[in-house]
Amino acid sequence: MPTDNTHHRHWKPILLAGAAWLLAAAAGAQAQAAPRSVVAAGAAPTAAGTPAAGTPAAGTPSAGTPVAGAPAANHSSQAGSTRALRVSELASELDHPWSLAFLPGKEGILITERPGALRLWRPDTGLQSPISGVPKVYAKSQGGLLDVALAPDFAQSRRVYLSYAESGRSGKAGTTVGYGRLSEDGRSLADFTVIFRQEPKLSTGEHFGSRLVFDKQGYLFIALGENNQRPTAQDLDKLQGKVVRLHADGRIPDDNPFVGRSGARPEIWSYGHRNQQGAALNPWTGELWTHEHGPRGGDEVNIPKAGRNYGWPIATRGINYSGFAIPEAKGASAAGMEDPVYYWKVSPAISGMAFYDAQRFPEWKHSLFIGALKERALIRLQLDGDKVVGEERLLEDRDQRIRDVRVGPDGYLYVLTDHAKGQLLKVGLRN
Ligand SMILES: [Ca+2]
Repeated sequence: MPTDNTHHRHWKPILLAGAAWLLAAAAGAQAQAAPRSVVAAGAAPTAAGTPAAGTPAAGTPSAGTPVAGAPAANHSSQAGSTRALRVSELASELDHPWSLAFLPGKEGILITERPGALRLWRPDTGLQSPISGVPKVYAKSQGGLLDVALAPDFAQSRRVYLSYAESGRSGKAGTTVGYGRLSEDGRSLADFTVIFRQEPKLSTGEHFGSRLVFDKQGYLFIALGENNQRPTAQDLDKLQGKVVRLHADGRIPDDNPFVGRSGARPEIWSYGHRNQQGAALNPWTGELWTHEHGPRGGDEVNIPKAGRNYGWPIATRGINYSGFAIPEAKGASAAGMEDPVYYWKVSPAISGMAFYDAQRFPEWKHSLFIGALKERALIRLQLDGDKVVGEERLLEDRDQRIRDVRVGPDGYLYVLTDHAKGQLLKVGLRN
């Protein structure tokens, strides 16, 4: 099965080169101790002469300034998480599950599987057979059926949005988004309608992103990858390496930042992104947060703002998998480009993100949960406003690639593991 083989091949070089990389990383960042002891590096100091946008306030942890006790914080239950975890395996036969969405009431949970199936899981009946009416996907390497999100008016419209890799005439692929109407019995998706296509199609299997987020005004944000074509992230006439903002029906909002600018796509909200596989609406500010994979090193969390440039591949804290510098890179920061709000010097390979604003586990209040594929753990970032002030690793003992994490209506975490027999886990704290 090419999907698996290619997938593993993608990561193997990192593992083989791991020892050398760690030495280099340790030399470059005092805060770095071991691959699984990634310290709260925080927003890095801005290069001299660079505009101060995104510059951390004094006292913010920065690269080379270890947070007191930080290495231990990644493994121990600190910052309030003193209770042990309670983990239930709700499903264990999912084929590389990628994303999930909670249906209202007792309807269950929609789950995408990367090879192309949309499944419904219900507490009473378990996993149902695949839902019909899902578009054909380009299921190769990182491509396939990706994110799933419900329309804000789902209760009336029954609209379910999907993002997926779609093949073009050239044989190359790009990310596509559309919606269909879910039947009352949850067995079929009708009248699937495409509202967005990443153009031109450039991917041969890598960096599709993607995540779908509706904000409180009903705008749809699509967080995309650059198809592993680095320079495109800076090209405003392409939709690679962008966050895009649309009306729910696909129309382009009049107040998008590049509307009316010649040579620029009006769908674009922000640019200079690499491969975004996490996005969520901050429930306390209403702002979109995204995260993206760095190359080797430099996974980062951003708060994409209208018209801003997030740097890739000009500004990055990572290097190529080969060990060589990114050809276009000018440094960790660059003039006119936004620094991330947080980054990892050694990449956990992050996917999926969820803010915790439920009441059930007060210890987790104001946390941001993020899945880690390579590090095989669930990352909990403790937030103070928009700043990351602590970092903890959960579920490390399970040794599973974590693809997605969401907060359920019951206040538990729901986690998907990226394996051929992938799991849906329900995670809480013990009483
Ligand atoms: Ca960046």
